[in-house]
Amino acid sequence: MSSQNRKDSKEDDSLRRRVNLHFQYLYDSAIQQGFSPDDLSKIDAVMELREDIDSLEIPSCVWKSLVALFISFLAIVIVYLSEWPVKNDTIFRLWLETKGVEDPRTEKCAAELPELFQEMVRPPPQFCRFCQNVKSVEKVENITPENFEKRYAYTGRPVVVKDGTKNWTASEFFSFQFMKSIYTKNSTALENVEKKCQFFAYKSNFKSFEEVFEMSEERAFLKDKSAPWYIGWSNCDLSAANVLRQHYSRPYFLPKQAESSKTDWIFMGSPGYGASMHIDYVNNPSWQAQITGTKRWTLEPPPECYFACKQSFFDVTVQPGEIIVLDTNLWFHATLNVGDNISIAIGSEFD
Ligand SMILES: O=C(O)CCC(=O)C(=O)O
Ligand SMILES: [Fe+2]
Repeated sequence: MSSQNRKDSKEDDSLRRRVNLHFQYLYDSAIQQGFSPDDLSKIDAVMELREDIDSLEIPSCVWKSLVALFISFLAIVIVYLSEWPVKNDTIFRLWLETKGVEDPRTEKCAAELPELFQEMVRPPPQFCRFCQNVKSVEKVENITPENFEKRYAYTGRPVVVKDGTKNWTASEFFSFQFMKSIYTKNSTALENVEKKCQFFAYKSNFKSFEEVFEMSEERAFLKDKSAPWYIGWSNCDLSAANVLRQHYSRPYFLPKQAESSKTDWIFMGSPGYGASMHIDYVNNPSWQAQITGTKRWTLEPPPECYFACKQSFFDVTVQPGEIIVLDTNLWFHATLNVGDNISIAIGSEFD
């Protein structure tokens, strides 16, 4: 089409639009004056103009953009489904690498999506059976791995094992000072947590893991009540893990074949603080041992299971020495440190 023709056709379009606007105005006025649409449809000129309005085209640039958008969408779907020319996990891995995540399997929250979006894409639990007969979080003691496996390990039923940390020496050693002595300034352990592991400052105002160990003793030991703090970190540094593991081991009740993840998580902080209600996107259920202090957990089944479950929320207080076992992918959970002492807890996933 020559540029003169294109200009003419644009002018025609704009003229038709103006004529049609006038027509619509006259048509509406006639209806207001008491003519019915039936009366007006008997007039040939009205019908001709009506058809003209109906055929008013969408401008061609809108069509072109829509087609381009559709083709791009189709191309993305085809690449995703056929995994050609790149595999989906390569794309995912490259994306995570830009976020500094080397091994997504050890990350609790490797891919942080906005909460609403996470909730929208969260796969629903396949069965709501896991909460059907749960009336409270049971506390058990001296349980064999076989019984633990049958009742709790993979059923999604939460449980607290009262003597879970028996024979551990962690409660005698773990303290803020002890952690500070492992993650000293300029140590590789500290550097690795900053660079490779994950660190959550929750509502405390720490900008880095290093800052935690720079806080004043008053604040650290809860003498300064005005600045409570709570943090969590994944213990992916091997040297630090080896020091910590001298004081705890794989919980005695886990099924024989179950393996704990190589990465443990440590949560430490003052009463009055905890994690707000959330659900995790990890591969397996977890255990968490309460080493010092006391922590209250609030559990909620996901909304799609509200009708199948006996109750809409459960509270359980985990005392020092106890281990809570929870599938954090199935249960929404929030925590709150209660009592007077610093809470230190250590946990891991198991499969
Ligand atoms: O211990 C906490 O405060 C939070 C733990 C948690 O959210 C988890 O282990 O998934
Ligand atoms: Fe969690």
